[in-house]
Amino acid sequence: MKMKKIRFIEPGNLPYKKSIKNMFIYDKYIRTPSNGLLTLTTIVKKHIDDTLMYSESISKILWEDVLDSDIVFIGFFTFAANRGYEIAKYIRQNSNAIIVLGGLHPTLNYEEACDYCDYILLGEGDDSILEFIRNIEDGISMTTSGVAYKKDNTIVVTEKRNPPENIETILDHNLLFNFKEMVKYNTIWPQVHASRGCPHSCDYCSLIRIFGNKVRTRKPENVVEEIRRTISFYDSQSRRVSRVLWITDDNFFAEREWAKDVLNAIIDSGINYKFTIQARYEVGYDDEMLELLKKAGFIEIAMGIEFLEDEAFKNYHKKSTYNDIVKSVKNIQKHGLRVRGLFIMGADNHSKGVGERLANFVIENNICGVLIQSMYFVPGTPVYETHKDKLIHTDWSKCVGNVVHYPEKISPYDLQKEIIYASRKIYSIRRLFSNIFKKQGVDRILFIGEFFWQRSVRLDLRKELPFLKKASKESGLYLLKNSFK
Ligand code: B12
Repeated sequence: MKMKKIRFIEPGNLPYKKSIKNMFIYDKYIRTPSNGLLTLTTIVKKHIDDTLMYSESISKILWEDVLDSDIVFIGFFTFAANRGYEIAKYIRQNSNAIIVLGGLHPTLNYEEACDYCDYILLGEGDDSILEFIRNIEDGISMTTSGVAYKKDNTIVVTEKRNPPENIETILDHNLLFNFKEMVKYNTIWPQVHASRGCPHSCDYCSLIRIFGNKVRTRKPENVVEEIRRTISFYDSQSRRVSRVLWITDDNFFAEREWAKDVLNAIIDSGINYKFTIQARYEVGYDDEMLELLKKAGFIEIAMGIEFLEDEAFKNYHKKSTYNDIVKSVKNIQKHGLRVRGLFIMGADNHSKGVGERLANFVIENNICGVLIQSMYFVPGTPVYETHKDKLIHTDWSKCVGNVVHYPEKISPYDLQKEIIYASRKIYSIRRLFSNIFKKQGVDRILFIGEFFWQRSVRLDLRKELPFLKKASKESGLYLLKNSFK
């Protein structure tokens, strides 16, 4: 049977709600929609005209439009898994559509996800999705590689599939329902993903379990074209104040010559925009790269610092040291680029005072902003295998910064308080005023936005405290129980 109508859904762990607040600041109810799912929507649209995507990050789902689809594809990361399963259940009860789950969480947790859908399309869907649809149309048994499904109560997994080599699809932003209307809000950031994969294997990283260790890159001109179209889509809404595009690669600088080619291509294109990018500390030693970044319009590097202790780097197999990071931060700043810090709290060596140490480090080293993520363990990662008995629960919706495990040297409750403390100290009223008076332009605007965003993050973290207090009391029992093993 020919497939005529396809819908894609990105579930939101907190679906979008209109509010005055989230028009201006990066609030919990509004998030940038998934580029990954939009990539697949763009690919399918070229073959099946009636194809559209919904993202609960930016709009409600029009159910009357979704329920008569032939196939509904739902994609999510861990933090949105509960909502993803809820949506899948709702569709199953109210529609005859074939339900397919995909993305990082269903891929790494296909045994869990199998209960909610007809199929899971494992890994990256770029070159499997059309083959999969054709396979469904043919109506014979599932022969597409990289698929998991339940048959007679057993899970069937078809042959393993290699990640796609061609990742050059340029997004059609118009295929996402309500996107054009929503990009006028400064809380949604233009993003481009230029490469996939990372040669490193940090124990807690779930990404290399899906993208792999081999780095795959897009042609520089293809990246530039995507940047150009993304900017033009976002800036078609004149109310935007923030004009910064985020290159979301996990390790953009892993292929050094390619990274230089992309930066040169941006410079040659004449695109006049501001950019931010994620990176490991090594880029801070590369003066030539830092010069190119500056020239291409980059204003900031979001560095995966993760920890401040060499013991933690060693424990989780991240090749890095405290001194490496400090030296790198200083050199990046010397080149006139800001450094943002991405941190993990709740490593086995972390104890009381970890929040204060982090805040002091950020302030002393002039780190311009932070994302603090409490450690969590996703099935499929080495750290899950070694630490799964330390998870307090598997309520995935709480994996948005909350403490979700029993750390070795501090109670879950105290760790959550350390995270709140660090955020409060970094984003204090005193520092807000000092930023308003002493900083200018982007520095000032971003700090004000983040000040309010972090307030809303802390509000959520505080709501979790009573639960963690209870869990911490029980953790006395937990430790005792484990010491007898
Ligand atoms: C951009 C980004 C964001 C954006 C938007 C995310 C979004 N809507 O996609 C923002 C800033 C909002 C964000 C926020 C957060 N993020 Co974030 N983010 C990213 C980042 C850097 C890039 C995402 C991306 O574009 N990937 C590239 C595309 C090509 O990959 P993809 O989305 O996985 O899609 C491909 C495949 O997975 C597959 N696929 C995807 N969906 C589907 C569906 C079907 C049906 C099929 C068949 C296939 C399929 O095909 C796609 C194309 O190949 C990732 C890191 C990463 N590399 O993914 C972290 C990442 C997703 N974020 C993460 C986290 C933890 C968060 C936060 C919780 C952080 C925090 N403490 O606040 C918040 C949560 C937000 C919320 N809703 O509450 C983690 C999630 C880990 C996990 N196990 O799920 C990641 C992986 C970072 C990391 N290093 O661990 N994030």
